[in-house]
Amino acid sequence: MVGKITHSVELIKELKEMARQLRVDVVEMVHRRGAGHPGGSLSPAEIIAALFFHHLHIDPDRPEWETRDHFILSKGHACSILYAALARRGYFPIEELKTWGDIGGRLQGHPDRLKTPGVEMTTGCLGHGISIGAGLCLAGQLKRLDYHTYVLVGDGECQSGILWEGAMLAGKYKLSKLTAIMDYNEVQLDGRVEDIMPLEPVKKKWESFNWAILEIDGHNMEEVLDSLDKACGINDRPTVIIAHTIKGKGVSFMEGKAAWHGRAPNDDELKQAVEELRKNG
Ligand SMILES: Cc1ncc(C[n+]2csc(CCOP(=O)(O)OP(=O)(O)O)c2C)c(N)n1
Repeated sequence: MVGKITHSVELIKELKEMARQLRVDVVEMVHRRGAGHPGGSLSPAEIIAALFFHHLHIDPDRPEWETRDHFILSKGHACSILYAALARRGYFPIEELKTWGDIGGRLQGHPDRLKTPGVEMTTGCLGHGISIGAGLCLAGQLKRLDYHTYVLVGDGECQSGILWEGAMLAGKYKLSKLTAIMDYNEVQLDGRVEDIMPLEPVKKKWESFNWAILEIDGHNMEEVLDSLDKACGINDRPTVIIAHTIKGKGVSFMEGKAAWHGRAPNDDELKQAVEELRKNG
């Protein structure tokens, strides 16, 4: 493991502000479209901000650049925050966020690799990101390309069998350039993850598939940045960052509520959500 790298106060402030902005984008986008998944899009805002605005080696002018880092949003239903990050990072105009979900548009209801610059994998059918991420790592080894692959998975998603098949393969081949980030917000589509299908002891599960484990508060920007750096320093295994988060984070009436997994705020709810996000960050 690499030693602790200290991140500057300015960087932390800038990234926290970006996470806040991305959350505002999410609630506005879901409201405008009248559909979407606010809860699971709000929970990984710090992780997405840290990746797209600091950690990833990417270039919006060259989305297919061969040695770029790859980010896969395996929990594809949370794509509003991915689109917001891609737009703000310069992959397409911020104005285009207003076209999310339009028939024939570039920003589909779930991510489509063939339509949106910066989207690395078509997702929405849960569970497949780790397998594809592992494949990208193996391809990188064969081609001798030095890139890292990151996969954001949901905790509900970790209930799907195919995810563990990918995890087993990544463990077998010691794919140290693969980092999974588990958005552990404890709530699934219509209830609590532990009630629907218990995951615990989840650390032991990943460990038994030969992954290195890091565990963080997913809303603490310093911890997010440190864990991403540490994962890069682990050279003998893939790493999972278990990020404890709150579903709907930042909007009081959405926090921790399965009811806000897949519904849009009305006009009044949007107003309150944006006010809270502007005030509290
Ligand atoms: C294979 C598959 N099964 C079921 C679904 C329906 N589905 C969409 S989101 C979701 C819940 C996912 O929960 P989680 O991974 O915890 O996401 P988050 O709470 O972070 O939004 C389900 C079951 C799906 N998209 N794909």
